[in-house]
Amino acid sequence: MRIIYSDQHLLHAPREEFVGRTGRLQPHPEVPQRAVGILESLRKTGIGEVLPPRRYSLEELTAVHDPGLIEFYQNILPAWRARTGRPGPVLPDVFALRGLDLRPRDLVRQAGYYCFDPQTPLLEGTWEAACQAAACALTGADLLLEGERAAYALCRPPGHHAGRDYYGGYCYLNNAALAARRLLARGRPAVLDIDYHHGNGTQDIFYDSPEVLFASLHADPDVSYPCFSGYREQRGSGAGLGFNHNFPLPPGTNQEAYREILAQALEAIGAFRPDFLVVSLGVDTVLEDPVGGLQLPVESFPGLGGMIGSLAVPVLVVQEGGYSLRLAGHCVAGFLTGLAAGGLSPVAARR
Ligand code: SP5
Ligand code: ZN
Repeated sequence: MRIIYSDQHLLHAPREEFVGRTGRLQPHPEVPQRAVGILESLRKTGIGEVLPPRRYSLEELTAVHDPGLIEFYQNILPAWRARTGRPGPVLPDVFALRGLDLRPRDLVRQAGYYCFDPQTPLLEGTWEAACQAAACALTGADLLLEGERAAYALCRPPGHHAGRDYYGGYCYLNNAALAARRLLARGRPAVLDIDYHHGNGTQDIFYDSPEVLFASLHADPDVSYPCFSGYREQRGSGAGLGFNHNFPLPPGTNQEAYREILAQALEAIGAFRPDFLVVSLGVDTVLEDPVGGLQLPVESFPGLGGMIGSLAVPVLVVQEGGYSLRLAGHCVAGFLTGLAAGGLSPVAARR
């Protein structure tokens, strides 16, 4: 299986985040070592060749994202540096209110218009890193279009919390949504999101659309970030009604329960008869994860990959969260190994 990776993310290195639960600034969990460690595990496991991303135009980004957001990303750091002499972080101190959201002229104030949490800083390297992560996912989509059965985009920063015109949750561009949009040109994509957190951005981007099915397993938003979305009753709207499936999980969901609910999500996806599957893979569901953490042991990931592989649809796996620097690589390597094996299983061949 091809792995698409760029080391451009190294320049995006957030240092600390404000954690509301503790009222403190704490070391930021979304650090470069995450992706470096995952890549190292994949190399050791011999998952496949590592390729750099191809180049894509800005129009590819504005097919999913608001041009105003893209323009803000392109200009904010130079404006910040001119004003403060410092390299960031740019963080909002005031947030736009629903219904009163006129975009301010001032670029720095625009951070509070586009950003929805105080944990997603803009740094000197952020925009370039986000562009390269998006390019990794788009390259993966192109590999599927060229006939590959599976590909893995090692995206960092992650993407599933970013919407058409907002960012947050350590995400700036929605890598999975960009890939799904590109696949849509040549078939029916479904997106399965198995990050610990709800993929509110991806849900939002395709909420009105019957062309892209979105299914997500995630911690109950009543108790976990992002709190304002991921509820079961969010099923899509307009023509998209019935094409959005949320499976909120109670705290401490174990492997057996998780597999049962994953089977339900896969059934919904199978009924959609997709031509492609994009998996938003967050391994922050592993028991020891410092940000998320369900009762899933590291050993459960090959089996989860196997279940998804047995759908026997070409799969692009896009990296989302996963913050245990010790375990994230094992989880991803196990998942991809299981996925590749599952795709070749007799069950899959019979479909
Ligand atoms: C892509 C992704 O997984 N984003 C997750 C963003 C979650 N941010 C809020 C988490 C608040 C709890 N932070 C605990 C940090 C402990 N060191
Ligand atoms: Zn997550």
